[in-house]
Amino acid sequence: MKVVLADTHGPVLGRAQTSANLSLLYLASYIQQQIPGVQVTYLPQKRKASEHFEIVERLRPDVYGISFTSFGAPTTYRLIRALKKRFPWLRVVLGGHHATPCPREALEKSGAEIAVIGEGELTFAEVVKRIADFPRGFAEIDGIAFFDEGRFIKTAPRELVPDIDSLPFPNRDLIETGDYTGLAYSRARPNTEMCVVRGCPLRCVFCPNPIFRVDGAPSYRARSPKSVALEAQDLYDRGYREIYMHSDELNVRLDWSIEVCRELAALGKPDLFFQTNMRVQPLSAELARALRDANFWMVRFGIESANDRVLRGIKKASSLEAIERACGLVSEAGIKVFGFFMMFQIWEEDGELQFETADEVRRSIEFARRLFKEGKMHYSTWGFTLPVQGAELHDIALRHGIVTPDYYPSDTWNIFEHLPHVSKREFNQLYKRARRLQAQMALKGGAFELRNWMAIARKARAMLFGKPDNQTEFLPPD
Ligand code: B12
Ligand code: SF4
Repeated sequence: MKVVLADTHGPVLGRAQTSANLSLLYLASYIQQQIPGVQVTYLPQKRKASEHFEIVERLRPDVYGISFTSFGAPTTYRLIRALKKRFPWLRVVLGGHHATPCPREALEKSGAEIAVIGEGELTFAEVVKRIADFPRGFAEIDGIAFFDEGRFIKTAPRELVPDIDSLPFPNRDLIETGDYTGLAYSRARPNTEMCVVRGCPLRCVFCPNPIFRVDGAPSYRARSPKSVALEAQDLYDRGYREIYMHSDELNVRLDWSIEVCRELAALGKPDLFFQTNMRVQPLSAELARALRDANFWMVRFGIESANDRVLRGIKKASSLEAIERACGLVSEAGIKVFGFFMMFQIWEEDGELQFETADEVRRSIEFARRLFKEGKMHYSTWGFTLPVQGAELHDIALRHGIVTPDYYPSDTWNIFEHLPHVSKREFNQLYKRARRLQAQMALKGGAFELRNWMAIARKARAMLFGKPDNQTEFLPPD
């Protein structure tokens, strides 16, 4: 049995991929555990369409699985249509953050056989085992969608794996570290990412996070601290010297987070650095110290806006006070603070669209600047609101005619065209101001990765000229 697991060609940065696609590496190790003798080939984002053709021609795989986001959907559809034209016998399975909320569209537009909805390990293993019989019996497999003689079938939702410690670690034997640029900011190389929790108990309006929401309800599962430390040790043994805990957040429960830090500190590896995503609350001085003792050098907070009205509107469950407190606690422990900001938020109240105003955006920038001067924030990144399939914002944008049903998120989409109160000029002034602050912070903080030069060049361009009108690095499959 031969399976190809492909990452879609990069929608934004083309071939520059910071680190491997963990979704596919999780699927790979699970099917290797469940299906004796299965042979898996992994294709990173940098592979051109011609290389996908070559590999399919040479291996003649039983299954070709592909993972893609909404940003990569049009590229993925083009690639699959071309593959199916040349290899009509090829069984293509879709999965990930776009196929989950939009399985019908994804199957129709790509011509693939099956879309896996939600968490993939168990479902994909069943699909692979029974692929020779497709579509017979497939209606009995939970968590998939497919067409049978023109009839669209979506099966019952797949239950989430109750104990995620039971899943094997992602199979990193399948990747070449040199295929990735490494993290944009890091203390040590080579570096990689880890996923320590699955899901998030919140539902921020802009956040497309459909995989672990069963029937729309958020879910959250954490690995045991011991399992986290075991994987960190394994990564250390493979030569990695920095790990980004890129999963949604490390601090849903303080006792668990502190225990994770203790287990990592107990590894006794002063040359192994960590960085992590966190929410601004819950947070305590004890957790900040535990993070420092475990060698976390940077914490990334999803701040979004420094306006309580906006934070309430987007359901962020935080406040200006909580943000400032968190940045203070973490920086006092000697850890660098990275702030994710998103300008010009949109939400809905009683059916009416609400917008973050230019003054509110200005306030967020000045807030970040003040924290920077006070040594409480060291890095930041500034995006702007972009509807993405799977997020409540996408439904709102559809309802209010801000996007059409055939819309896909990309760098060419401009929020300012949909803001009644902000001109393109004003938008660009604020965007440039934010990007200049981002650059100032990066220059002072250092630790940025020059191999990420494409991303740095894009940011420098935005800092000087504002957001380009038709910027697109959305590469065709080849
Ligand atoms: C780590 C990460 C990255 C890493 C690695 C990518 C990866 N997939 O591992 C990097 C930095 C490379 C990355 C890049 C990008 N990312 Co990213 N990333 C994440 C993050 C934080 C964790 C992913 C992860 O490891 N999850 C753990 C695994 C176990 O879960 P999973 O990824 O969902 O995979 C499971 C299922 O989805 C399913 N599945 C997934 N693929 C497939 C394929 C098949 C065939 C099958 C059967 C099943 C299946 O099975 C998997 C195992 O259970 C998620 C947020 C999140 N909470 O998931 C965002 C997220 C996936 N990223 C997102 C985005 C937008 C991007 C970028 C477009 C950012 C950019 N502007 O460049 C790029 C796109 C890359 C691409 N090629 O398309 C969005 C996607 C939203 C959407 N609907 O499009 C997310 C949801 C973040 C967010 N909330 O906005 N990302
Ligand atoms: S933005 Fe962060 S906190 Fe909000 S729902 Fe998404 S992952 Fe959770």
